[in-house]
Amino acid sequence: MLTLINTNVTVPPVGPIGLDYIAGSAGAAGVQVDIVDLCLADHPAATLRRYFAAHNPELVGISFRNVDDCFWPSAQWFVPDLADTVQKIRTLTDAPIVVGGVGFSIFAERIVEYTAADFGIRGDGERAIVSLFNEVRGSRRFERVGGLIWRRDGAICSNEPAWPVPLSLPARRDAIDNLAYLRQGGQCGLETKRGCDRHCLYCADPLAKGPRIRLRDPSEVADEAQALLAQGIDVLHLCDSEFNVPASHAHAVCEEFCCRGLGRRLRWYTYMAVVPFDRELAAVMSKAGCVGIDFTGDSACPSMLNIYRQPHLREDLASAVRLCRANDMAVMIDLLLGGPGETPETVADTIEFIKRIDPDCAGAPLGVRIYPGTEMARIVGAEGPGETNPNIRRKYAGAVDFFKPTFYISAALGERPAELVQDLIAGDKRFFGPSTEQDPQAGKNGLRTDHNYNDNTALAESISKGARGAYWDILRKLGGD
Ligand code: B12
Repeated sequence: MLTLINTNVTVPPVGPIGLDYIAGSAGAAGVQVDIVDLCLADHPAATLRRYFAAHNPELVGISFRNVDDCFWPSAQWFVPDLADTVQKIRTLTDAPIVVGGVGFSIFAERIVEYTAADFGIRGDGERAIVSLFNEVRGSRRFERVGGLIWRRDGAICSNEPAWPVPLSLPARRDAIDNLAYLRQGGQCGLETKRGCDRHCLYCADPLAKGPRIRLRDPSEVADEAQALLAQGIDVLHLCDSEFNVPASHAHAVCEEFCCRGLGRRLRWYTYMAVVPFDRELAAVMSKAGCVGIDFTGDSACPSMLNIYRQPHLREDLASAVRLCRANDMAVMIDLLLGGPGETPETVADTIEFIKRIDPDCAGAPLGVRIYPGTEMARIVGAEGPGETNPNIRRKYAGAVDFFKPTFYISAALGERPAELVQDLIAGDKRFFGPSTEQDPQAGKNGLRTDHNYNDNTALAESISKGARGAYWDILRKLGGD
């Protein structure tokens, strides 16, 4: 038996859809699977104790979604909690422990070392977990398991992830309690593809999800949406990093939704790149049920867009807002302020431009999370020792270590960058402005400050009273008064 454990207890809760897919694929391969969802448990420690007192699995899989909250004012690091959980489980069972997940995949070896887990799986889990299960049971030839982190003679070994193509996922979605996540988390997730071939300066998605785009068959995606609908789930948030890359796939998925009449029964939200996006795509998305888009804007200043390696121009941001308005979709522009080269002038330019193009809302967080293996990390390396680099912000002592929450805020923004940005926003209610380091909770009281969804009680309360949808859409409707 394989036991899968969800450790993500962040509020509002987001369903562990990775575990739903993995359980589906393990079940289809004939493995008996149990899911222990600590997020939905009143007493996680007691739940684990009770579970292992009654069950004796051959392998325990732990899902680790968020390494940290990627949010400079709070900079919460979740790895020590994971290590505690691994140790606790060790006292309850002899079964080997494997960790996986998107956050895990960015720091796979470090996390296996830190937590002393037996194994880790970097990248897609569906086939790898079945393969590991068989090797644990059988010949123990661990070099055959795609993406596996394991130990040989005490040394950590790392197998290349398989990044399976074509991408086909179990569409039944019946292993986790998706309806509970709709009720407590406001929406449920669904993936239409994996991987990213873009080269945005800071992004770790190509590392965690693979450097090439792998598409699902649109009819499989629609089957899954229908399976969720049959469970009473009618509000979705796509889990693609950018739904419109490539645009042809986005079109095909929307056409399939339209053919099956899903646009009338489902409401969904998505992340999107600013380009490619045109009249035809906007129209078919709206018809297919899309009610809100969160664009990866990053900046509206040409020099910063260049530095972030974004292919869009500021005019494309204006066009994206117009297309959403014309097609009744709410629109959010997500900015990323403070990267290399940011100055008070570039921030002012961006904020002025966003005010002019008038999206429903704009996220204006400060601080770029630095991930190893990205171009961002290379730039920081070239700036000299991190410990004396004035652009580096962190809340831990000792040597700079990107494993821990480490951010870049251009020193040109001065000693009080959050105040600078707040002054430029000047009370404009459309912005989720940055909260300050001194008041990291400011984003959690329903005011239009940072849109941190980690432990966001205002948001969770609103959902418990019936609000549904993307968190930015719920928060903007809560208002800032
Ligand atoms: C969509 C999304 C959201 C949506 C979720 C909507 C929903 N209903 O699901 C919203 C907007 C709510 C959101 C919020 C947040 N998010 Co988010 N999100 C994503 C995104 C784009 C997709 C995540 C996803 O579901 N993928 C699809 C599933 C199927 O993939 P998966 O979980 O990785 O699972 C696969 C593998 O990892 C593996 N696997 C998973 N579990 C296990 C377990 C075992 C044992 C094994 C072997 C394998 C395995 O197999 C699975 C199937 O192949 C990712 C980036 C990305 N491209 O993945 C960021 C991402 C996960 N988010 C991130 C963050 C930081 C957050 C927030 C903390 C932000 C904040 N401060 O508010 C919150 C946290 C919310 C919460 N409660 O956890 C970061 C985490 C990075 C980090 N440093 O850890 C990511 C990676 C984005 C980024 N690059 O910064 N998010």
